[in-house]
Amino acid sequence: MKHLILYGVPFSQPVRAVMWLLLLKHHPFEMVLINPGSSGNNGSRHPDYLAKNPGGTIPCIEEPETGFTLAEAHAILTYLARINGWTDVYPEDEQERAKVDWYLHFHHRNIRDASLGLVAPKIRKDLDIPELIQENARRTLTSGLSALESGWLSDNKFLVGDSVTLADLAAYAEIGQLQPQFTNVYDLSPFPKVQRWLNDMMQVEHHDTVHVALTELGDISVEAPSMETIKSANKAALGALKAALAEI
Ligand SMILES: N[C@@H](CCC(=O)N[C@@H](CS)C(=O)NCC(=O)O)C(=O)O
Repeated sequence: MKHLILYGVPFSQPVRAVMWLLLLKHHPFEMVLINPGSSGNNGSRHPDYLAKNPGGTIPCIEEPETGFTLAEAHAILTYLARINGWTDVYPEDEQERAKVDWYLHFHHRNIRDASLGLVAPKIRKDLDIPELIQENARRTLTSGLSALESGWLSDNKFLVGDSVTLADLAAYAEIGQLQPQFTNVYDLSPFPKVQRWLNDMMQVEHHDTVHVALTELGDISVEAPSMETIKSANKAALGALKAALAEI
């Protein structure tokens, strides 16, 4: 199997989605720490990293044998599923596959941007995210979750049918972090189907390994965690990842 590098930190939502897919499919990889937003060594805005991903974001993967690099979590998820023939998570049937893609596109504007507007203000105090943006994020997320409640999850166990697909991994990386046992920054109780789905997702193999950073960080709704706490949460998550990788 080709050597695969995943650049990022385990606290990052889109990085977690990729980590989860690789662990779920028992695909070995090496995680290389890249600090999001930093222009220092090992930062996502350092020229060495920008040469791999000009967008300067994590995650990014690299296949060192060929020098091939790819960023954007959803491009990575679908690429890995396609080249490895993981049709259970990215169905062969064109219409089913299109539904997974549908969610992955919907996700960016309706779930990702929104949950970022709730978690980032706590984690990145330095960004000083205006109240209005936080309020808009909350409104957008509420409407995105309403669409999941009344549409995607109205008849399905998972977002696209009865088994986990890439759509679920991407969605849980954002929505899952909001739960009371993690950051606790949003009340999910008005969405019973979403809550049922979250509980089912928690049973998926390697859920706990992938979410160690969030477990370590705990509730951030009242008090923002210090940079030291965030660092040590990422460190604990890396330890858990290393142990899981040693078994696959
Ligand atoms: N659309 C991108 C978003 C990636 C993203 O926003 N990553 C954040 C960390 S969670 C990041 O790298 N931020 C650093 C920066 O933008 O400088 C994806 O899905 O991969």
